[in-house]
Amino acid sequence: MSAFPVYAFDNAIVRLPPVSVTQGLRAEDRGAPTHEGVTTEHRLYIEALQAAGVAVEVLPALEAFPDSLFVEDPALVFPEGAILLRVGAQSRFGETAEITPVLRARFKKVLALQGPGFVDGGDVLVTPQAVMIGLSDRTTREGAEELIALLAELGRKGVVVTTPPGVLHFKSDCSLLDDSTMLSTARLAASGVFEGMRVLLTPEGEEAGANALRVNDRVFVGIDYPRTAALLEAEGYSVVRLPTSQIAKIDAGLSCMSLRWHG
Ligand code: CIR
Repeated sequence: MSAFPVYAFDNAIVRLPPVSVTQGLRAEDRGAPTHEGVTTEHRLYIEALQAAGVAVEVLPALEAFPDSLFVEDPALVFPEGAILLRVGAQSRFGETAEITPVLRARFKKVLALQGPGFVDGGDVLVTPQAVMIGLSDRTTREGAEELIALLAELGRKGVVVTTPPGVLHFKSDCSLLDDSTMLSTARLAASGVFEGMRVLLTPEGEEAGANALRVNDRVFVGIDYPRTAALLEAEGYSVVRLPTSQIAKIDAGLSCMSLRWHG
């Protein structure tokens, strides 16, 4: 295990939004995002990572994959190595092959889920104690069990947990704030999954704000969740507010747009 906190990052990979992002997957149609709007949110996100001390590699857009800017889903990265995943949505399956050469160039050890199970990176939350894998419509038990074996090869402990029904990804509803504190929706915390940790609950109506992102000494929070941001500030966190209303139309939040690691 790395000596650094799990939220200490000096490297990240992002991928530019394709024009086809307007056709990104969504559970419920609240209107399409615009390419320009998503590109602006993506640019501000890259700048925020850089301002936090992270070197960002920007990959070219992939028109064939409308959701491919959400690079968190097809792979996991750790200081010890990378794991290629099998993404649960059919239209996204080819994204893993696209990111594979990039990760092989950056990591000595690259493991791969062989299947038949599926895991989306959005269902995987790294805490200092364990790597939580949330079963969901995208992540299957078979996939989670195979992932636990791969994590063990990297010296990490994986545990299977459950994503609340109707929620896209486990991390749609939570984020790690520090070594012992989670930001979570009430519906996820009610499952008892964070027992033993300090839990801050997103205010009612700001559930989507739970997909925040701790990066080094700061926490990125969506600008549309002001009560969440104020709560974190009152708890002493240094909050960076970022626009996410365009990516929210295709069910995404702040964790999805980068792969991050220290090393
Ligand atoms: C999808 O449904 O796959 C994309 N529209 C959103 C993916 C967001 N990724 C994430 O939460 N890790």
